[in-house]
Amino acid sequence: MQKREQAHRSEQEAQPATVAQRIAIALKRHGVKYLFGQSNPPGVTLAADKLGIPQIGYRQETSGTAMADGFARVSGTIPVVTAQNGPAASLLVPGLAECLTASIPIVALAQDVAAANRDRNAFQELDQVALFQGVAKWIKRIPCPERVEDYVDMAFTAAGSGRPGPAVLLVPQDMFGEKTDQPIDRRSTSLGFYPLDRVSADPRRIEEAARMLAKAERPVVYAGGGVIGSRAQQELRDLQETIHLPVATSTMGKGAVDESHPLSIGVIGYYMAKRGMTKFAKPLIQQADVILLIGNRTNQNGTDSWSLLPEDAQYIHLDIDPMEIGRNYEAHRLLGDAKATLPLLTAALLQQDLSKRAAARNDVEQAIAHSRVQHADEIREVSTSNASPMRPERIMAELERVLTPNSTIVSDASFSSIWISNFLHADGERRFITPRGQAGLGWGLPLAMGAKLAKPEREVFCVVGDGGFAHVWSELETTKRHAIKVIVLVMNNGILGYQLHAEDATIGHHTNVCEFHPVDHAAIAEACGVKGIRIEHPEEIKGALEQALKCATTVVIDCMIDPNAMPPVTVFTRLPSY
Ligand SMILES: Cc1ncc(C[n+]2csc(CCOP(=O)(O)OP(=O)(O)O)c2C)c(N)n1
Ligand SMILES: [Mg+2]
Repeated sequence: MQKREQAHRSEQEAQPATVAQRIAIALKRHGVKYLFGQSNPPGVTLAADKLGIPQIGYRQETSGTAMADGFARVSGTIPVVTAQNGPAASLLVPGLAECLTASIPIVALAQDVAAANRDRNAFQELDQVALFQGVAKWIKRIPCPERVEDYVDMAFTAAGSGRPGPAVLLVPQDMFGEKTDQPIDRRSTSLGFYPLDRVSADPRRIEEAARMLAKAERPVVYAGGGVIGSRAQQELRDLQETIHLPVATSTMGKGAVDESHPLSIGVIGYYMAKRGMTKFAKPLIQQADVILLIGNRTNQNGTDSWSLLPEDAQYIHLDIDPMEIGRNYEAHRLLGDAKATLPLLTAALLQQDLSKRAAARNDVEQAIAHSRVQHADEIREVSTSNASPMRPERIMAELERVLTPNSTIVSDASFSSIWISNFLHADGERRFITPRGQAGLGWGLPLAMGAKLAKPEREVFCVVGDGGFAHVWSELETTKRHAIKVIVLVMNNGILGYQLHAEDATIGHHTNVCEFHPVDHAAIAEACGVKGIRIEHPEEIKGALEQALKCATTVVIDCMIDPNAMPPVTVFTRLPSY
């Protein structure tokens, strides 16, 4: 009996691999660490598990995509999210939209109905090529078993090359079990990282840019998330220090430079009103005569609706996407990868006469230092406030004390992104992650989970609003099941804060759904098997954070905050209560 079983097994092993197995083998070759999935397609999931690629089982597809997104941002590798056809595949769309806008590479592997059942109302049939059209760089269906490796490799190439983004690979359901005799080692290259190709800008254009920056009176660098996507933080820091250039960042670029450096301005954009970290540094931006944009989309929030950056400045724009260069500000073009190009720009600048830059450094540092002192004075009342319900700025001040140079801080959209960007510092190697591609609610927790999986040795803090958190409570159970520890701070103001205050500021009223019935998030956490702590008074914040740091599981700290606390967004200055 035993002999017969053994013979049967070796016979099976000698057989050609199925499409499902071939996909799993190709994913292994690309260094994929996890599948973010919910079983489907089971053939691939089981084959991947056998090869040492475990599945992280999301509760909901959008969250699963956000987990993969967070994993990609921190790991520098291209993750895979899987889903069944129809409704499951549809729920990938929001997650891919964020990745498309924020330039995050990800491969979505979605099941498609069997080829023979296409266009006859098959179960959960949908035109999935059309479905993903607006949210992916590349969408293809594997046409036949012989082409599996070609298509998997194309998907990774599409995701990680040029401007990174999502690729969708569709596989007809009936194909997973099919076999071919083709050797599985036809392809051997690993493509599971980004940027796949590091191309540097035209040397003559780099030289011209160096001349412009050397001659400028008041140059400023404005770095976006592309610097972090390219992993060019050190190269930018070298440029900043060597060439004496002040650097501001967008929200997604926060952490590109060390904010404790005397030439770091901080985060600029649509939140430079009262208590904004860069409110007092505004003249440095508005009076700049040469602005170097790097990996920056010059989007609405980053430019305060295109009103912040001076019209009459000269722009130099370094980006991997040719269409971003000059989109909103006509610019001297540097098409290339930031990490590959910045050292060339620094070297070219060192060939120039840098006496202007060196002479200006002291004044620029003084201006930045003064702006920081003024900011500290302006926020003291709220950052030391003992009020209950609490001020979010006080919570950020307490959180700042437990952060290390290696902490990862993630937020949801809405006010949370603004609290962490303005009231925490990107010191050392701290990593800040915000869903600012689309600014969708509900990204915070799953993004944090992906970030934790990518670098488990780093403590991950996740700041979310109560509205956004409600989109994803279910994933608390996922953190328990897969032992993914994150520390969640819920800014519980009992309202859809941004929505309510923006409606009041722009139309003078708000609709009937902006206020919630009270929710006990600590109880929700406990119900899912993780730790829940509720705090109402500022003196409890420190103890709660200390307890959370010691805890082995995810911890939810439900922070009861003041619903009238508004971050420094320009539009809120219209409100009498601001
Ligand atoms: C998926 C999604 N739905 C709706 C919105 C619109 N929106 C932006 S902020 C906001 C309110 C968020 O409330 P909450 O998460 O509690 O954060 P708060 O502003 O109160 O801190 C809404 C509804 C959005 N950005 N994303
Ligand atoms: Mg809220």
